[in-house]
Amino acid sequence: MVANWRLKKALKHYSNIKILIIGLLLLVFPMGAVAGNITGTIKVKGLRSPANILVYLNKAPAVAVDLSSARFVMDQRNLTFSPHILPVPVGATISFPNNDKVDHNVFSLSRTKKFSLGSYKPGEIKTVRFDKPGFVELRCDVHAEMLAYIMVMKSPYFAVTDTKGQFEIPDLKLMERTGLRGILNLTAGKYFIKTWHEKLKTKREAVKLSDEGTIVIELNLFRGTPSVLYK
Ligand SMILES: [Cu+2]
Repeated sequence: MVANWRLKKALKHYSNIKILIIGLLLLVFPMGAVAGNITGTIKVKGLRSPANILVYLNKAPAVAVDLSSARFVMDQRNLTFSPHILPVPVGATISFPNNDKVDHNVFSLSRTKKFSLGSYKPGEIKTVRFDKPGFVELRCDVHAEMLAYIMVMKSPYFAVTDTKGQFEIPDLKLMERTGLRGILNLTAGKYFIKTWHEKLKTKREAVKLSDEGTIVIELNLFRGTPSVLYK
């Protein structure tokens, strides 16, 4: 009887260890998890919404980006540019459809890309290629209140926060939406996160990505003047 009880106990003990080992393995190698990305949330003080904040890796690894099927759009609708901030990899072409009932005249005086599309009609689409990294302030000659930003990025490791202030680098949703291809997950190492928003002080933060994969960070931003995109 005693021996039988001991055997049962030993077997139970063994199965507990087995569960423990499987649990540990799942912890180290989570099934289905994609290794190598940085996700997080941005909280802002003195601003209504944590949306539309550019988050990017400064001095990011160089990757060959396939722009052949990528489509980027800066829409003009209800006398507003949409999106408010549009980051694109260097070399990208952006189309500017006029989806309003009035003419627009989109232009930029920025050093990164100086251009004027001239006055164009509802339903018309103009395109511009952005071949130099940097910041582009977008205006309309007809409507002084129209303002948007195009950020021409050296690397595709960037994201824009959603209405909850959340972001993901690399941004899989952006890749799917725009048809951008060839962006790989990040390898283990140290990265420098930077932010840009026209009303928020730029934040820099070192992030260490280990072999285990995803790292979740939280950033607190305050009102102020942003610094330049690239030094
Ligand atoms: Cu306009």
